[in-house]
Amino acid sequence: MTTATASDPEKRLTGAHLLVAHVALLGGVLTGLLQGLEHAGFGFPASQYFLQSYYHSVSVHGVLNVLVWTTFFICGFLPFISARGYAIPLVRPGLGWLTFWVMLAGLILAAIPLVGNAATVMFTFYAPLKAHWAFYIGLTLVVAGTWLVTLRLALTHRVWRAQHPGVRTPLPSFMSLVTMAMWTLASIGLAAEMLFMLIPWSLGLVQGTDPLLARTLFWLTGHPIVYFWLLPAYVSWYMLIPRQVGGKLFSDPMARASFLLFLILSAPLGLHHQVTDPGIHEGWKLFQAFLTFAVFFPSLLTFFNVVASLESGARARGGTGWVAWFGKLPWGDPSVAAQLMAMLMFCAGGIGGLINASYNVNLVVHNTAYIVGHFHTTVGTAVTLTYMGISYWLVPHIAGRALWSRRMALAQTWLWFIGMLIFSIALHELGLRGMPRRTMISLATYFQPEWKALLPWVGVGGTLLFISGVLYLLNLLLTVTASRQPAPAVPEFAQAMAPAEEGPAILDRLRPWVVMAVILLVIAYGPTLARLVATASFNAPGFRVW
Ligand code: HAS
Ligand code: CU
Repeated sequence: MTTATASDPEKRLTGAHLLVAHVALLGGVLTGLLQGLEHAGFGFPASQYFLQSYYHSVSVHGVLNVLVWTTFFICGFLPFISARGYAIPLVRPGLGWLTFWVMLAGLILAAIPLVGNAATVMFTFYAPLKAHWAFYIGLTLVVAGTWLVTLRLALTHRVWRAQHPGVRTPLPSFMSLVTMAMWTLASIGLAAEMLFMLIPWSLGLVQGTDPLLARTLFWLTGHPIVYFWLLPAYVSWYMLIPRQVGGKLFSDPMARASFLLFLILSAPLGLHHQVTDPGIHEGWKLFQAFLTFAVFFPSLLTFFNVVASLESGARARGGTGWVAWFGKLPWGDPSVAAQLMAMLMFCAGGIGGLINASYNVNLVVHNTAYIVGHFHTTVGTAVTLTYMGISYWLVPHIAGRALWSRRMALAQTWLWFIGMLIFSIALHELGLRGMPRRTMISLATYFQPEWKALLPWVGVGGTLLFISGVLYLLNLLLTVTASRQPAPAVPEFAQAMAPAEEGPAILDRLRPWVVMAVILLVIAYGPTLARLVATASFNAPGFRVW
């Protein structure tokens, strides 16, 4: 596979996205530290000028980490990967920059009320909590920006296809396009919630809202968004890591199949976040619970394919045994180590997800700290630690300077892993002991004695994560400003042992799969949404509980 370097303009555009992503992450780890320490019993340092309450902090933390850090990273990373895959520059650089400015303008608009404590509604902004209109309009602009990324990748695909009739799409570019297509389709729920409900309501154009309809539209997008975060990490696990460890990708067709399954199956299962919501028929909840187990399958394919690829690299390096080869991987390379630890953590986090999805078992864990444990192992580690591992080669490449310190990067990676182990095990267990999530627990009147021994561990884990986050950001800052060595070459894409041509041509098509995705979405959500819209009363007043 050819891997001509991305053109300079694409580099700058990617750099701009990464800059915003990392500023967000700084805010995210700082608020995270304060929240961890609150759980450990240190109180919350609320201040009129900064974070006005624990809940203000949790809202800022959630939005910055899961909405801004992820989205801006992805919109910088995938176009970069896509261009390298096609080995041609992406078309319309002007559109690329327009997209960036739309997203940034949206972000700033949303950030003003968020930072000013006028949008303390958590990252899920459930109605009837009511934020300032600028928060909703700003986030909508960010989402609209992501659609333009999809458009630009699709336009480039068309140009490339015209130049290469009959050739299979390079896998990294195909994966990038599938990821963006999946997300664009899935984001219609959020767009509808914003445009028809939250924005007119917050502007005072309509008097009331309907919480159940709003939540259902939210989760139609809110579940697939987790795969929008995950799939770019998978791109790296499939395309980069095998080569970084000196091996080959086990199977290209199997990787394509996995991404196409995500395209079909990501969206029609958001009801697993609403198992306890009244007013939605249990049959549809159960149906979507089954679909949730179906979307486990492409992750299983990924597990198999990526482990086989890693093993090929480890054996080439002299690794032996059934499991011992794992130790022969190049653990001294921080980019590799970060992503290996992300994978290990995802084994646990993913299984936790299956527990959440198990319908009646969900009643035990829903709205408890267990869920917080779950998503810190998934988006907080599988995704974030992978993105960090990617940054360890991508940022030097963009800056044209070598990473400031590999040792610091390695220490950072291990600190994140260990910190997250402590943090998430404590939270999972606290959840099983009934501790609620999203609660300033030190003030809870129902505080249970069996929570006491575990809560300090949340503080210890949170502190390690904070130190790790600061080391990461500092290393990148020093790379960009002070490193004097030239950047090493960018990792090449992995070659496949079973190349694309060994699979059927349908695995290189997009349209039939998009059609299937739409059909399944309509089946899974149509009846429920039709009934909710028909019976919606739009009479819930907005609340400002903070
Ligand atoms: Fe989840 C709640 C179910 C995956 C994120 N999830 C959340 C929330 C977030 C989130 C943020 O069914 C909270 C939302 C909120 O604020 O309320 N989740 C699942 C299931 C999966 C899953 C079934 N979640 C994710 C991913 C996320 C994420 C990925 C972010 C990126 N989740 C739920 C449910 C809820 C939920 C319920 C609602 C709970 C409630 O009641 O509120 C699955 O996709 C997971 C499948 C994956 C695996 C892991 C496969 C392992 C791989 C690693 C390869 C390892 C290698 C190395 C190569 C089973 C691919 C190994 C090497 C060796 C040698 C061994
Ligand atoms: Cu989900």
